[in-house]
Amino acid sequence: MKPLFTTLAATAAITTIVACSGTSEQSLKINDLEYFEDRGVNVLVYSNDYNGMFCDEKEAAVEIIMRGVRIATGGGVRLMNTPEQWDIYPKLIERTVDRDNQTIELVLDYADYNFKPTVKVTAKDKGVLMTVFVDKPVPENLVGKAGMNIEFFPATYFGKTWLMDGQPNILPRHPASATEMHPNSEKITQIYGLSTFDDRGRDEFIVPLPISTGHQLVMAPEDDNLRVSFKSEGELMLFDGRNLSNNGTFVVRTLLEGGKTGKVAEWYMEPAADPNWTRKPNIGFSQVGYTPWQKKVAVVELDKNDPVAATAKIVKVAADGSQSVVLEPKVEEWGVYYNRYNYARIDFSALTDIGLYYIEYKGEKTNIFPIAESVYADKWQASLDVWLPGQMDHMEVKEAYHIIHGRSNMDDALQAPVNYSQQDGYSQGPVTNTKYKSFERIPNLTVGGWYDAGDFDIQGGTVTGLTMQFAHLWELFGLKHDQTYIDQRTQFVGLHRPDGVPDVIQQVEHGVLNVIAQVENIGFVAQGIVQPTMWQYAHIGDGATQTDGKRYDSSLKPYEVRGDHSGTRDDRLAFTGNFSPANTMPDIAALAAAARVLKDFNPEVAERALRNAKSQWDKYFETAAPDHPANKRSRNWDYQGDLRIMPAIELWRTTGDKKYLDFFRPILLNQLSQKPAATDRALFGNGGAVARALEVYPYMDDEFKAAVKAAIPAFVEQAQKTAEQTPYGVPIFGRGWGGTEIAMNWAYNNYLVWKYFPDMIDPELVLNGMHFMFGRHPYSNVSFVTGQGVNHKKVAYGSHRAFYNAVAGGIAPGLMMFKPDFLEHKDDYPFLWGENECCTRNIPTYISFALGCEEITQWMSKKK
Ligand SMILES: [Ca+2]
Ligand SMILES: [Ca+2]
Repeated sequence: MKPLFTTLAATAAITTIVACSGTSEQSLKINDLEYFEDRGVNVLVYSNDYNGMFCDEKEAAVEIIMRGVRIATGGGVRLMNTPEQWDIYPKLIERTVDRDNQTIELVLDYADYNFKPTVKVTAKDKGVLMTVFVDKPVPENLVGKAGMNIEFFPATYFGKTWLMDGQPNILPRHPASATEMHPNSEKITQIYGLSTFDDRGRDEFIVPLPISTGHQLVMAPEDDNLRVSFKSEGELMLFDGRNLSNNGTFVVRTLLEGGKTGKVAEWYMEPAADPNWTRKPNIGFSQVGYTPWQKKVAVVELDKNDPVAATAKIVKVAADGSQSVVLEPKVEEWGVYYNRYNYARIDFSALTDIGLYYIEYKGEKTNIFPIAESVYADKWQASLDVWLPGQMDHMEVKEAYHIIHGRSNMDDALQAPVNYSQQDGYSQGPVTNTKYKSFERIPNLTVGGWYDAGDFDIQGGTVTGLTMQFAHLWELFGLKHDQTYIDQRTQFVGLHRPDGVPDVIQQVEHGVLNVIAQVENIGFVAQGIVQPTMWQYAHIGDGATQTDGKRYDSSLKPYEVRGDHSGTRDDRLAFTGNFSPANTMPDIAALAAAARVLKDFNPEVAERALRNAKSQWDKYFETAAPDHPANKRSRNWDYQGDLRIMPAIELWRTTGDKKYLDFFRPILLNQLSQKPAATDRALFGNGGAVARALEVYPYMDDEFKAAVKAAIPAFVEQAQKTAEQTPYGVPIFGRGWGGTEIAMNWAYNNYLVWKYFPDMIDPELVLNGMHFMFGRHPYSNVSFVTGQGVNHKKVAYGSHRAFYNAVAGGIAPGLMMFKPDFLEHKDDYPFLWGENECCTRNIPTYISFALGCEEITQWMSKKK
């Protein structure tokens, strides 16, 4: 089945052609998808708006896509020279598309300042006029602050130049231009009243100064694919925002004229079009290569102006460097997906000879890739040996000579205060749910746990989830791999240094030590243990320097130190507001699973874990029922049903006590026997009944196994349908956050089906997920797993992102879906978290998934 988008897109294409053949002098035309389009140039006018929660993610307002790359963002009225992510932005009140006048008009609102400017973007000549109008003069306190801005992604322009009024300059790779300090009384308050700046008590803030001023600006005049020109009567200023925030941009800005109504700023902006431009085909394939007997299907993403070729070539590269065409497979058109591009598939499965190859399509050659017996065997290692240790909290982590980070958050933690909310969605609510008062120290929390992602907080769900999943990984795959030295006594981790204990076991221990500490000292696992200030949340670098490591003492002044105490309140806060009995169920599952696998390695910790698991179960079993009134605030999503199933499974497996089995078995059996709806998350989803039943399958009785088997055909039918929805054979999501994780979880569940019912599912439904992660996806063919494959990601949103870097073994979220038709994965600008922030929670599934793919492909080889 083809997606609905196909018809819409076809209509858009026809309309555009008709419009272009008219006599109008304007080159940019508003298309049916409601943005300005010319060959190789799109100007989007608030097709995407700001996200309320994470503010300015550099993914909204007036934006320019040139030659298929989003080069500029954030166009509109802003109140500072170089807006930071957490600076306030206007609310979009109204957006009107006027085709007759080729204008898109916006009404924006800064409600706190009683300021409601109108922005008009109108096609003119080869570009657009971008104009700000006001009904009332710009408010007094915003004169000199309110301006028309647009922001260019710096990495796109590294090595390029600009001309201002004919004067040439080189765009800087590193920020090193002037700023000045202003008193805080002049500052436009950031969102939630917070501050990204640690002013060391000086009550001041940084104002970046322009690197260039004038009336005619050309960005990258030398590059047809990047050239954008501006003309303005008002003064044009160019800024380097990276002086203020590492994720800053090159900002073009003109201040709005004060003391008048009507037009207060106007640019003529011209992104260079190219009447002959056709996007080069993006040939997606697995960057780690293929095993001889699996399917090999490349997916080509094509410009709609680019007719599909009849055949492609597969070229073998021999030891002496000679190249020969070994196969000329047919190219089969799939159709349009997500409005913008056409897709085609190249099946070269017939090729089974071991060797090195590349794909050639219409003269476009890919990078090289192997066909070999065992391409998945080691692809998980960097995730376990390098990336995950780098996320271990409360530890010093060292790789060879390099300290990845020091012992972090040794001042953990304070009780989050009541009736308090802060960035990243944390909110305490009216009670603490613990024995602690607001800001009181919670003892004994400086052990175990992982940073959740690119920031340095501990999220409850990640700690409990990882602990349990690593226990499962140990049991399912028996991964005895040992390349990491982990010493909990001195809180030290050494990479590439075996210590005689399997690393998976040590990660289970590292997780459960934190779970135990939270359960014993807080009473349950907190929603998050989180940095208290915005300037800490924005911290990049060594996690050990995010706080001062000294316990907060309110009798001292800020920055005053006495012994291991300080007067700087930078200690993390334990958010305990979302407590409910049902929310403690994942804690219990983690404790029980860890107790089972740690028994032989650390009996003392195993015993403590089990003791806590049993007592929490007894304490909360009754009130954790889904319909109990105590659970009205829980994360007890409908489709997951009764959250007690998961801990009951783990407790039963650990203790053998039948009371746990008698609890979960009938519930799961009942769920499995339900007639499935067409898209039934409760049954088929990740964490749904089938996935849950497959996890426990090998340990169950024959009647239960038969019930699982009976549910499989409908599950497989559902998976098959999902695979057919996109040209890539996997589900693709990406609103606000890329969907690599969703594709991976989907494929991993397919693996569990294959593992127990190999005759009932096509194993390619598993491998499709890995192809997607390793490069067979839209936008580019880079591997989303850092360090894996020939062409793999170069940047990620991790603690090293200030240096435009990546640590090996992380799983990037991948593709963002911008409205109305644009899929994106930037790999030169690490700061888009929805595309580039590798999350800790994905590591055990990814390792399991890679081991599963190795198992499947070895089985395929044996069958041949
Ligand atoms: Ca080890
Ligand atoms: Ca501190």
